[in-house]
Order: sequence, then C-alpha cells, then structure tokens
Amino acid sequence: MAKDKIYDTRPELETAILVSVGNKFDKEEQLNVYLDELEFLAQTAGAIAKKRFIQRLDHIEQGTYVGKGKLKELVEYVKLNEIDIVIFDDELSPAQTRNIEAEMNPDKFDIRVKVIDRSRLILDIFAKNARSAQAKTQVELAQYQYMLPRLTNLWTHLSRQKGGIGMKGAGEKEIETDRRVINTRMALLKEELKNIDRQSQIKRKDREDKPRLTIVGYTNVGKSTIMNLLSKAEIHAENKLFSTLDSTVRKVVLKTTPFLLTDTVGFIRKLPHQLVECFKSTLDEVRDADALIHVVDISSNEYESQMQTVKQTIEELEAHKKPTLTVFNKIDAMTEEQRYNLHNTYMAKENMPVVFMSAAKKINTEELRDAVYLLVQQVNKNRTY
Ligand SMILES: Nc1nc2c(ncn2[C@@H]2O[C@H](COP(=O)(O)OP(=O)(O)OP(=O)(O)O)[C@@H](O)[C@H]2O)c(=O)[nH]1
Ligand SMILES: [Mg+2]
Repeated sequence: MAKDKIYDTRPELETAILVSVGNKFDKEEQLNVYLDELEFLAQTAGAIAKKRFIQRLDHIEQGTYVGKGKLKELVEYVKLNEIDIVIFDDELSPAQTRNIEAEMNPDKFDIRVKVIDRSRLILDIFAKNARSAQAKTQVELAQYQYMLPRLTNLWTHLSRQKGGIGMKGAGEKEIETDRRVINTRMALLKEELKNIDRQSQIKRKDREDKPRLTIVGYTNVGKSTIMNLLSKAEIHAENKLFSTLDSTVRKVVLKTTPFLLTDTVGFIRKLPHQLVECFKSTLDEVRDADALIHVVDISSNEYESQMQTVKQTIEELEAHKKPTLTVFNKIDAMTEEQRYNLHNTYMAKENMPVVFMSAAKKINTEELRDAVYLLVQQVNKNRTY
C-alpha cells in the first residue's frame, strides 16, 4: 500500500504521528504493514504522517492505551514538532481518548492536538467521500453513533473553530456536538434511512428478472475500474481509499445475455461497526446478489489477509454461499518475487474460478468477460431448477 506517496507540503495538510501497539509475538514487519495502511488512510483524509511509534505490550493500558513512558515520549515529540494529530491504529475507548487528549493538551483552554482513532479516521474519509443522499445519511448516522459516548472530550467543543480531520460531517458541514441536537438529528436520520431502504427494496424488486452480480473486495483494489471496463459506466476510480461509497448498478450484456452489475463500497480491516450497521442498505447489494465477483489486488503483499477480511465481511452479511468468481487484478504491478511466489500459494491448490488480469492496462480482459459470462450462465441455470 501507500505506493504513490504524495509529499505534499501545502499548509492546510495537517501533520500527524501514527501509533500502534503490538504484542511480543507480532512481527515488526507486520506491524509496519498495518501502519502503511494507516498512513494511507491518514493521507486520504488529508494528513501527512511525520513519524510512527510502535509499542509492545502484553495488555493494552486501560486508561491510556499505551504505557505511561510511551505516552510521555509521544507528548514530547508532538510538542517539539508541532504535530496536529495523534492517530491510533485501533478504536480507543472514550476514556482513553479523553486521558490522552488531556496529556497532549496541558492547557485545557488551548486545545491544539487532536487524538483520533482508526474508526474516527475511517468515518472522516467516508464523510468526505459521501455523494448521494443515501451515503450522506448513512455516514452522518454512523458518526453520531460513534460520537455520542465521546461527547465530553475536550476538543469536541473547543476546537470546533479549527475544523479539519475528525470534525467533518457528511457533505462538508461541521458535525454537531450538542447532545440534545444530536439525539433529535439521529432520530430524523433513522427515519430518512428507513424511507431510502423502502425505495431501494422497490427498485431491487423491479429488476428481479435479471441475474444480479455484485463486485466486492478490499478498498482500492480496482473494483470501479473493472466495473467501468465491463459496463462503460463512468465511476470515479482513484488511488485513494474508499472512493466509492454508493452502489452503482448497470445493465451489462455479454454475448446477448443481459445481467445487472453492481459496484459498491470496499472493505477494510477493522471497519468501524457503526459503519457496517448504518451502511445496511448499501450492503444489501451484497446480500441480495445472485453471485459475487471478488476483486483482489495481487500486487499487494497483503492480498491474502485482505481476501480474508473480505471473506469475513461477506460471511457476516451471510452472502458467503453465493457463487463467486475471484479476479486477481493489477498483475501489471506485480514484482518478480510475487510472480514466483504465486505458485506456492493456496491459489494453485484451491479449485475455484479465477482470472488474472490488469484492469488498468487492459490485460486479459477477454478472460474476464468469459469468466463473468460463465458466472451469469451458472446463475441462470440455478434459477431454472
Ligand atoms: N497498476 C494497476 N493499477 C490499477 C489497476 N486497476 C486499477 N488500478 C488503480 O487502482 C486504484 C484504485 O482503483 P479503483 O477502481 O478506484 O478501486 P476500488 O476498488 O473501486 O476502490 P474504492 O472504491 O476506493 O474501494 C486507481 O488508482 C486505479 O487506477 C491495475 O490493473 N493495475
Ligand atoms: Mg471504487
């Protein structure tokens, strides 16, 4: 991940440090892979990571997440380098966030340093990328569900004027921090979502006659690029995480056989549970599909664990028994070593329909079309029995 690092020095970019905790068995390399992903998330949200801090602990420190000594080290670094945000690669409890914020901001009337956890960072990116009314409503609700138990935190009210990462609501507006206003707003958002749900259900019923295939996969693997390739849709594809939050459905015809193809939101490890809950109507596209196309970025050293994350999420959505075509994308970006190692992986052993391709370089697109066609045939066959 984080291949195309943007060394952007624009003043509006906030500076950050990244913090993760591992136990004594976690390999240094693995912890850094997680931090690469966190750095990419931070970059997508608009922050530059200046330094990484890793601590080895058998147990998370209940009050402060990291140990006292490490916290002191963080505070000193942040002060010396005028860092804006401290980002943790996990969800912090409200109390942990509060305690760390207090250490970072000794003068409680001058809140400068924000403490953000992984969930809040992901929520922020979702808020930034939400386009449709549905996505905006879903993200806003998820943000408030996350915020409600955390409202007493110092900077939620004091740093409002500052804005920036962690303060953005869906659609560029600042998020509310008044508990009463939030409760009213949440009730309204839930009502809106119910309406949207009803409408999507009607829409889905309308197109029940054609097989429905949904593209799933980890974020940034090339789902939208493949959707565009197959359907001539113009979906925004970008080297950023979570470019797509809405589901787009297109009718595609392959060898005179029509079907519906859906591109939808990508998955990531430790996806905040509030998002999974609120994105129910978007994720229904996965639940209600007849078959899935699981896109994998084979040029990522993490592709196997990413596949695992996707499989888990699909299982949670109870969609794991659907016929699935696995598409290994980005073969153009593979290293020699990765190519060599392919023969040793489980893929060579497992008997599943796969395609190796590059959507960006248009390599093996005919293979993709053939495999998708077979998948549609399979759905049609299952339906007639
Ligand atoms: N090298 C290479 N890059 C690719 C390929 N396919 C897509 N990309 C790039 O990967 C990045 C992500 O592509 P998207 O299609 O937006 O990926 P996505 O899975 O829809 O991502 P999200 O919607 O953000 O979850 C873009 O910069 C694409 O240009 C490929 O075959 N090879
Ligand atoms: Mg996309």
